[in-house]
Amino acid sequence: MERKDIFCNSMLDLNKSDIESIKCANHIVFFSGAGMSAESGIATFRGKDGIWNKFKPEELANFDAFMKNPGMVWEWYKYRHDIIRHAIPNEGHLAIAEFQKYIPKITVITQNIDNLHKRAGSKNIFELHGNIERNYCIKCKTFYNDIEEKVDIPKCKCGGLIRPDVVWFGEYLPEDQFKGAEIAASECDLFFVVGTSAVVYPAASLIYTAKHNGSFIIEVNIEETEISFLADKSLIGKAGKILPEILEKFNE
Ligand code: BJW
Ligand code: ZN
Repeated sequence: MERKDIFCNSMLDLNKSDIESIKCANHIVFFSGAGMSAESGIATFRGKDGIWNKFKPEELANFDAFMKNPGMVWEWYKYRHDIIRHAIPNEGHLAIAEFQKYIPKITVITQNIDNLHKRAGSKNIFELHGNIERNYCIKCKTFYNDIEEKVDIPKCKCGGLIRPDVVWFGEYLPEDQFKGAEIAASECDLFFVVGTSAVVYPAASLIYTAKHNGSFIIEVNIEETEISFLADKSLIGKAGKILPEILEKFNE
């Protein structure tokens, strides 16, 4: 695809040949972050409405913090799980799932733990930072889908502490998920970067992998980010508005 370094205020600024290129793509990757779910009522991490204006990441999203104060970390995850459980996929998630009807291969690579891509109907998903709906015992590695909500610090039958199956700072990403995501990023012809500040690694490195592979990069975000400089197009606006606008062009 041809490279064009311009910022667009809306999807409508994509020109005819960009739209044709999107329609003709064989493999599109959607790489999503917390902004993807913001319109479903789930707070992002950074920025003015981010959770980390209220909570410090180093206090909550790492294993040492969990071992020091599992009750506090569990309180945070139960609070967020409750919001996520009641959230519904937004127009952006639904548009991504709808792309599956038009493009031979769609891959979703998400940093989100909220399961909303799956609930929207997307099939081929790599979850880089885990899933809040799974938990496991840190001692015997038994998995638990449900934990007793009323118990402050959930424990396994073996006596070990149960933790959410999410990736904290300093922890490795699930190898199979990252490997699959890397392959998709190195093979796709179009790579959408949606609603991420792109500051957390190694997830953000996938954008560079896609760029290196010659994919056309389209960013969708409400503001400029760390990776805007390498995007071929930066569409400034909400994911829940821009992605359905792109999809609408498929029916014209
Ligand atoms: C909208 C919108 C709308 C709003 N529409 N847009 C290389 C260099 C420097 C540091 C490192 C490095 N490699 C590794 C590191 C360390 C660290 C790291 O990256 N640190 C940086 C922050 C400095 N990485 C790690 O520790 C990772 N592990 C690792 O590297 O393992 C190897 C290793 C092992 C042992 C020793 C040493 C190395 C693990 C990272 C795990 C991240 N975990 C979290 C928590 C997950 C669980 C949970 O949810 O509780 O993942 S942190 C948090 O950040 C979460 C997110 O997935 C992740 C990314 O955030 P995201 O999604 O980008 O959200 P925001 O809030 O930042 O951005 C939202 C965006 O949306 C904004 O741009 C808005 O504008 C936009 N937006 N509304 C469109 N409607
Ligand atoms: Zn156990």
